Amino acid sequence: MTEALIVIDVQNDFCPSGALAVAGGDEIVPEINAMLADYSVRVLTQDWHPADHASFAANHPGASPFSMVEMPYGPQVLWPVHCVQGTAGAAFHARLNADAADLVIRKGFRTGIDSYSAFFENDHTTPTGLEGYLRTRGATDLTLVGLATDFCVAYSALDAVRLGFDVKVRLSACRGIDLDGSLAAALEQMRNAGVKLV
Ligand code: VGL
Ligand code: ZN
Repeated sequence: MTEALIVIDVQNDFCPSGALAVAGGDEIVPEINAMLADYSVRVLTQDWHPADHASFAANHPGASPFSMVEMPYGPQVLWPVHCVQGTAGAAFHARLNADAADLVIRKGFRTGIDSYSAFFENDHTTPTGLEGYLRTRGATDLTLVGLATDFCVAYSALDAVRLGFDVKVRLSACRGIDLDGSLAAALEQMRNAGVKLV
């Protein structure tokens, strides 16, 4: 059995004073740093959008942040501009021990499609390549931590169980956005799918 730690989107824009701040987003950094030492495979993900990304409300004239829009691949939340490639907001939190990572995987870099999951973009078919990396490293058991519990962590965990990995989400090292009850819904979906919430 080989265990991998997948650290989802611990970036400045998801931390307090960031463009899409998650309450307490920075509080999880010490626990994640401590966990990194305990896994043989260590992956960080990075939300990495071009400035003209279709998930930004600013790129939809008249639309407000946190409203919904219909995309060719289904409903999509329109977000404030965040994690633009190369900006300080897209950088990892300064105290996250990013040097400990074996792999950094970027997602959401295609203009027309968002990517919450570390495994597939929001069309649920375009792969990021993470599955192949984990399988060739021999990883069978995944622990997910990071931001945000109800979006990128949950989508990643749900894809990971579908792919046949044993999946745990360590909730003490996650924080959620909670948009219209999205946190409770995501926890319920993960539980029903067989994700172990620990
Ligand atoms: C995320 C919204 C938009 C996340 C990323 O990391 O959960 N949420 N982009
Ligand atoms: Zn994003």
